[in-house]
Amino acid sequence: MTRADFVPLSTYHELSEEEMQQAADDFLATMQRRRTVRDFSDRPVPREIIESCLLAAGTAPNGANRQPWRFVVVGDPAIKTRIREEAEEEEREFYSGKAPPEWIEALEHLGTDEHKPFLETAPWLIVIFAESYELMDDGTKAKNYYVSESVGIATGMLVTACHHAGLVTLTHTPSPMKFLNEVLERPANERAFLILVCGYPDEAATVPDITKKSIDEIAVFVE
Ligand code: IYR
Repeated sequence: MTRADFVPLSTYHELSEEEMQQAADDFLATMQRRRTVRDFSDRPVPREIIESCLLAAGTAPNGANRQPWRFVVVGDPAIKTRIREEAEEEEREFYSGKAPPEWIEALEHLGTDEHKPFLETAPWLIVIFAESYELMDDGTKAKNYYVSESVGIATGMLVTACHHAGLVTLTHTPSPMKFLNEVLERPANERAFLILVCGYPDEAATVPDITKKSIDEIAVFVE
């Protein structure tokens, strides 16, 4: 591939240290209000809002700028029902013997089980696919790089964009997720990575009373 043209970095906006501290703290406060929600309302969310969140996710840094993600956004009730049925079938197996006891125990405090009504209730299911390679017009395969890292970062940015827009999300990973290729008719180079359930919380939504680790628990400074 030939070298891209280079242009001046015109989008960078420098802040003073005080402004930087304020901006960092304001954003921290915003992010501390994010909660993973399992009780969704069926209130519709305009498609355009999801499109803007997806474009924000699409700005993620990624391997060789191949942007190895594909977001399949499901609003069709019949498809949501199929996804729920297939996911619940796998979750039933997970919760009734397939998952090792220590995994079930680790999930106990979250109160999850095989019932996934949110897959039908929420207005949008964003199914994130990772493209392990790109199929070129001449039929050859072009390998992608750092696919899991790239798609993981984009997913994190999508979660953040939805929260910033006033929506709630649930990162859902039925395992295995192969059925999503069939239900959504996706090609062989795409591997389902995660379902991001997105919408408004139910008015009576509750969340587990859990905390995040402190700075000393999550970071080590070497200086
Ligand atoms: N996929 C299952 C189990 C599950 C696993 C983890 I790790 C979680 O943090 C939550 C759930 C389910 O959705 O119930």
